[in-house]
Amino acid sequence: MNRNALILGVNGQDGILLSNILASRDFFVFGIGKSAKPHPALNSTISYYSIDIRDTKDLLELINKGEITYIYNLAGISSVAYSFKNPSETFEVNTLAVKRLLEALEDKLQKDVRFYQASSSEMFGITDTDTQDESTAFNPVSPYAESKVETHLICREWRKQGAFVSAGILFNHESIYRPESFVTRKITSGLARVKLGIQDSISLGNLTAERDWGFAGDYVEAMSLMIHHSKADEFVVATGKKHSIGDIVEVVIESLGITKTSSEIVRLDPSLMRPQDVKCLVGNPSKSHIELGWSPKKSFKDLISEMALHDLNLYKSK
Ligand code: GDR
Repeated sequence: MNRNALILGVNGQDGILLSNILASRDFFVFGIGKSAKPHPALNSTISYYSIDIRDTKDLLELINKGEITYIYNLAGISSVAYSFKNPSETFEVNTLAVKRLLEALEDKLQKDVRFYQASSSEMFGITDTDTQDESTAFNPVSPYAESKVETHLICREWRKQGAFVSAGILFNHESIYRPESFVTRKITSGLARVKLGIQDSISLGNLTAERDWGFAGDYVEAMSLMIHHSKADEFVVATGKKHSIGDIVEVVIESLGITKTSSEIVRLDPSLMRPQDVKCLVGNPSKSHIELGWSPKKSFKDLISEMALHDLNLYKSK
């Protein structure tokens, strides 16, 4: 097998981190994104193409021409909040486009092409289980989660028919490349601006939602282990630890040396609440640990603290 890898959605947080790791390990990395130009943080050796994931014909042409062996599908709509406002688009991009691509790749997936699908912990939705693993039932409560469940099931079908199609059920994973529309970066960047006196406070939907937050750099390693594993399968990728949004705020206050308390600098804005939200999700990553030899390296505190200090420097230099 050659070392040609294609990353769909290369301009996103995971695409940037994965492509740079693969490039440093002597893979020939092809990346597609929606914008005309690659993200400035991408390694200069990466061949970038501006293609919409819905353009199956153009994708197939690139896969054939580039003699691609490994395809990572990290493209699509990743914001749960956005999906409530744009449900049909979410289904078209996150599900139908992937379904069409897998059909177009049918012969190759039975022979020498391996496919990784970015599935999500949001698929578990509102659940009464304390932790979630590969056998936990799905109960999606957003258009985003519904689209991810459907694609996950499509991937399962392909796998049953002998195709190398793996899926990573990734819990929340963050880094300095996270856009501010997600809660971790919203807090780290907003409180960095509070620290510098640029603004007085930040607005959040709530402080009580609990998630299993890990470092995206650790999680893209799991994706690579999955695609190189002896067999296609599905794996939960998580830390197994739970934190609330309030915990993120506290770590940032401490890391930046902010002298005010959370209640003085955080405003609760009900308009930021979702029509339905998942209160708590915590993954059980035992299968990834045992079968892939994967475990997360960066702690929650280090992750949030590094993001906050990065944002402080960013706004200092602006
Ligand atoms: P999520 O990430 O929806 O879990 O999806 P996000 O950071 O947006 O929300 C996490 C939790 O925080 C609550 N919340 C707020 N969220 C945002 N964005 N802004 C706010 O002001 C706010 N206040 C409270 C949310 O309601 C939610 O409970 C991420 C994405 O990366 C998905 O693509 C991925 O599949 C999952 O993580 C795992």
